[in-house]
Amino acid sequence: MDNSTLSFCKKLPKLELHAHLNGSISDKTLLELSQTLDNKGTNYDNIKQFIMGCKDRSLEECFKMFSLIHSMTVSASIIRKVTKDVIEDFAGDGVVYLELRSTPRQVEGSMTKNEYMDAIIESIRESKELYPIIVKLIVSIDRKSGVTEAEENLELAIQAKEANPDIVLGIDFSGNPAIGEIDDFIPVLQCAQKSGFSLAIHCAEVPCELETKKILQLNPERLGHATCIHPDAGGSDELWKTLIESKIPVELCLTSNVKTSTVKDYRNHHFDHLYKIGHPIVLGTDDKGVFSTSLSDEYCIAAKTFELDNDQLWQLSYDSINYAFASEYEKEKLQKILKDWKQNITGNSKID
Ligand code: 6MZ
Repeated sequence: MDNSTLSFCKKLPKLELHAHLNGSISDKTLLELSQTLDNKGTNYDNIKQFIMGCKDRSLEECFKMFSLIHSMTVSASIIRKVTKDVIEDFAGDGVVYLELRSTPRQVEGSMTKNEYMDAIIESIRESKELYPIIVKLIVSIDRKSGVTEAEENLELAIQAKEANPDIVLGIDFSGNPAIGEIDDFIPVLQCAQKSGFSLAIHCAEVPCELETKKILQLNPERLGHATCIHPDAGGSDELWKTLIESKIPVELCLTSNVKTSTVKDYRNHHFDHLYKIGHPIVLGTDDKGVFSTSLSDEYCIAAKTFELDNDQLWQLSYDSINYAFASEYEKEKLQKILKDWKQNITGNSKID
C-alpha cells in the first residue's frame, strides 16, 4: 500500500459509524483478557489459537468467533475495559467521532443486561476526559435471539436513552443474516422509531430480495452493508432503483465483506457503483478486531482500489458527518474539525 496515502488516511479526522463492540476488540486486548482469565483457573488456549489464527473467515465462522469472544467478555469490569480499549484504538487511528454498537448481554451469576449497558456508558463517559473523540452508543438487536429478546433490548435502550440522551442514540438490527424472519422484528423496529431512535439496519448482507424490500419500506436512517442489492451482486434492477431513490445512507465495510466472501474482491465491491452515482455512503470497519483492520486501512483500500485522491478522501469523511446520529451542534463541531484540519495541511485560506 502506498505509504503516503496510508499516512494521509491515518491523519485524516474520520467518523466511524459501523463498529460492533465485541468484534472491535484488538488481539492485544483479547490476549490480555485471556491471561487474566487463565490466572483465575480457566484455560483459554483454544480461544487464543482461534483468535490469533487466520483472519479470512466465512460469515458463519465469524459468528462462531463472536461466541468465543463473548465467552471472554463476561463481567461488567471486562466490558468497561474492552470499551475503553476499543475507544482508545479508534482515537489513536484518527477517529474523531465513533458510534459504537453492542447487543445487551447477561451472564448468569456475573452480569445483568443493565450492568452490561451501564458498563459501556460509564466507559464512554470516562473516555471524554481521556481522548479527543466523541463516542455514542447504538443498542443492537440480534436477529438470532428472537423477538422477546428484541423487545427486552428495546426497553433497555429506552431506559438508557432517558438517562443518557447525549449518548444513547440509535437501534441497530444485526446478527447472522441466515437466521430469523424480518417480519417478526418489524413491529419492534417501528416501536423504536416511534420512541425517537434512529435506525441502522443490517441489510442484504446475503441475497434476500423480499427482506431487503421490507427493510427499505421501514425507511431507516442508515443501512448496514447493502451488499446483495445491485444486479451484479445477486439483486435486481428494481431493488437497486428502490435503494438509490430512497437516498438512505449506506455503511460500507470493504474488508469485512471481502474477508467473509460476501463480495468477491475489493474491485467488485458495491462502493464503486454507489460512489459513482453520489449515493450517500460512509466507510466503516464492522469488526476491526475480527478482521484485523482499521478505519485508516479502509480509507486507504478505497483510495487504492477506486483511485481516490486525498481531496476525495477528505470529502468522503466530511460528507459522513451528515449521516451521523449526533446533534446538529456536534455535527457543526465535526465540520469545523475537518475544515480546520484541511486548512492546516494545505495552508489554504478559508474552506467553505
Ligand atoms: C451481522 C454482525 C456482524 O453486539 O456483542 N455482528 N451482524 N453481520 C456482521 N458482519 C460480519 N458483525 C458483528 O458485537 C458482536 C455482535 O455484532 C453482530 C453480531 O450479532 C455479533 O454477535 P456485540 O458487541
